Amino acid sequence: MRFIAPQGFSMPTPFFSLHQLGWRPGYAQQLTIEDFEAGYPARVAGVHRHGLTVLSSRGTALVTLPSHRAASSETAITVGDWVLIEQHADRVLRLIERQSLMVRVAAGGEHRLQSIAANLDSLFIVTSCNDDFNPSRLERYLALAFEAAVTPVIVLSKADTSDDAMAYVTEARQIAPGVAILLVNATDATSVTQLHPWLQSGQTVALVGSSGVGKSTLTNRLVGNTLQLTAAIREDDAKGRHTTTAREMYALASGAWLIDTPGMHWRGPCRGKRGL
Ligand SMILES: Nc1nc2c(ncn2[C@@H]2O[C@H](COP(=O)(O)OP(=O)(O)O)[C@@H](O)[C@H]2O)c(=O)[nH]1
Ligand SMILES: [Mg+2]
Repeated sequence: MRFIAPQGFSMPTPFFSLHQLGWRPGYAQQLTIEDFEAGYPARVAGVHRHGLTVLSSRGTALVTLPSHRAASSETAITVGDWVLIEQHADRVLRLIERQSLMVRVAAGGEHRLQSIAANLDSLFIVTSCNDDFNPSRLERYLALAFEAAVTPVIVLSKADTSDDAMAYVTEARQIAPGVAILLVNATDATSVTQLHPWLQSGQTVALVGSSGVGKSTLTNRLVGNTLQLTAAIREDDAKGRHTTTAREMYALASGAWLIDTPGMHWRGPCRGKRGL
């Protein structure tokens, strides 16, 4: 499978069926015949200043947002969202109601909420088998997942560096009875296969955890040979530097989708079913 920069369109873009993209009956129920005449559903894979990168059975498209939509509010369209795209124009008609939404407190300290990832199936909570392990932080992440009806999975990384990795498993089990707990070496491909049950085709996942615990290492292992979907979307920031987009969705070799949210602080509440 080959992905290209949406600006380019010089090579064929990959096509995905609704099923492959993680479509659920709950989304279909929201759409009328008129909706299907006016537009088609697509999933948001990238958010950038001038619009969205969306994936659908028609391939990849760069689409614009209705002008009234705020770019960075809690209700802003985010990665993982389903949107209805106008049939003959690369324009978003409307957001399809989310099954889940994760939000964070936006940078700047004014307690503004910012939507981060929508329609997740699972949340991998990554913490390493060392001083990073923090029960209260783990509880906060678990609460985020439960509030949004997203399945949490505790990933205890750097198991290979600890003399007593099982002690972390025991403690995590006390904090989160009934939650899957995986002891992994993120640098080892075989060990990372433990995550596969949550990475079936059409499933959407995200990784959270402190800096340095192994999120990027895990992502790189899981993405494998497939290219980062929106890797080539680059824009000049205010100072003229090139920056990659803040939120991106990667296609994994298994057919699952991984939402990467660099540098986020998952302090905000998590909302359940939420329309606009
Ligand atoms: N030994 C070992 N090193 C790891 C593991 N996970 C991550 N690392 C290393 O820890 C460092 C930080 O990992 P990174 O993926 O960048 O963490 P991130 O900040 O959460 O994305 C890198 O040098 C990784 O190679 C692990 O499970 N075992
Ligand atoms: Mg990283």
